[in-house]
Amino acid sequence: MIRKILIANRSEIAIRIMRACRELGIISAGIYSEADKDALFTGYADEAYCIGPAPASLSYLNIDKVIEAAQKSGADAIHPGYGFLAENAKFALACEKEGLTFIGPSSRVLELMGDKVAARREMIKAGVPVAPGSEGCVSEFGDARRIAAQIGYPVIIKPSGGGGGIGMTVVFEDRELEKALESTQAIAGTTFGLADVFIEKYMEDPRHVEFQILGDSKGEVVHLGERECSIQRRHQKLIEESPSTALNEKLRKEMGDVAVTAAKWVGYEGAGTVEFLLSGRTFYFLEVNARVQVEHPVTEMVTGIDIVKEQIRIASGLPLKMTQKDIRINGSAIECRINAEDPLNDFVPTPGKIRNYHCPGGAGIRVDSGVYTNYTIPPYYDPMISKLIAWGADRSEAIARMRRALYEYVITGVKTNIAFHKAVMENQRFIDGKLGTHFIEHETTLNEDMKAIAEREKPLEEKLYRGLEEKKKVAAIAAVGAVTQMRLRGRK
Ligand code: MV4
Repeated sequence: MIRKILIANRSEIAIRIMRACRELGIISAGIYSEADKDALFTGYADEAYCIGPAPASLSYLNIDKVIEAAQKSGADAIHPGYGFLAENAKFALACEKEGLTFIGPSSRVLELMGDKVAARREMIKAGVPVAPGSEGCVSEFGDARRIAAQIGYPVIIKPSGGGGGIGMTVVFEDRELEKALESTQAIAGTTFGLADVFIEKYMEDPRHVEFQILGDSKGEVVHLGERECSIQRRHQKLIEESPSTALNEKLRKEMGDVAVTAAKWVGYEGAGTVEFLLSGRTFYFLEVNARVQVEHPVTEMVTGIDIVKEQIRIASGLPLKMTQKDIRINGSAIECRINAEDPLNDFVPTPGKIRNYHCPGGAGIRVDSGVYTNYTIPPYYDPMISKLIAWGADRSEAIARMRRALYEYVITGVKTNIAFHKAVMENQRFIDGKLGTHFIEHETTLNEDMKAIAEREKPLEEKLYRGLEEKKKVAAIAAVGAVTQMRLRGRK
């Protein structure tokens, strides 16, 4: 059994993993960069090791330093969280070599899933539906042209070494193809160190639906239902939910079975996500995310399964506790990513010092947060402050709770995207579950809606602030939330 785990990550996900360790009676060892000396996760760890300066390349991404910290701490295992080294096959291999249990799939599976052309080829062999497109990598313009003509425009050119949508090019007509191929190859080369690209038929405004899977060392695989992640901007997801409004029981079973087939085919061990594009009832495999994801809590809320604990159990060699028939989707959950960014200024990051910090709570609310009052968000990393998750017996209750919680949330000192989330929770298309990957672009009123929300709060804030000392303002702001909510009553 695992006695001590090194958590090779930072912020909210580091805390999420440390909490699981604490519940399991496992000692947590943290690593932190010089910039994270005062971070919440650094203090939360049972012990913590500084591994280098702020830039990730010199600390969180430095394989030698991470392994060295693990050895120094006497950890048996390493949990990589998401991002950084989470899907790095070399890192998993280094762990395997040093006798450290890497909490995730084998380096072989990471290698395969990191190569999108190879993954696509394997999925075709497994009988998993992929979008019409090239069989393997396309290097010559002549081949690209033939494939594009065959599948029809628009097409999308994707880097084989990429993932998450970075460096993809959509091509609408034949005369754009040659340039697009060259530039995508060039960008792929510089970004991923591999110029290989492949081509697929481009789907217009599909939904992004992904299935959570768990696989154990005995080859058993289950899925925990889906997450709808269509509300994203420049490949950064902002809102995720489970279940998706687009799936009925039949389609859920069909897609879930495909996700399990995909995972079994490659011998997937650990927690993972199988991503699909969905348009109508047509779905295509996109990629496998071989890690715990940011949005895993929505699945935890609707299944009651602690995904991080399952990761640790699986890495310990224990079999899955459940079979597919034990898994039930109960109610509905939504997650809003709370970022230090300005939604009214092209979502630019707004790191800095948090003055007041008050988390929402109450029925059905979960907050996975990485900050505290007077904490300074460093500029070097992802600007995510926390994840706000709401559960309800049905989707409308989840939305009502999310809305209520967003108005309770007090963060002053830095700009956040809370107003954006409030605007979405009041957006009719969102409420109707009419989602697609271009939701934010299409909903052109969101900017005005955010401004209107701020205007609505302003006079109330001023009235409530008058004569209040700084430390009492938190209560006042939370009260503003309550009043604003009352004003929303009766509105459609
Ligand atoms: C696509 C697609 C349409 N058709 N593939 C983005 C995330 C990554 N995992 C795959 N992505 C996409 N793949 C086909 N065949 C649309 C997206 C996509 C997208 C692509 C380019 C620019 C912005 C995008 C936003 C959402 C989804």
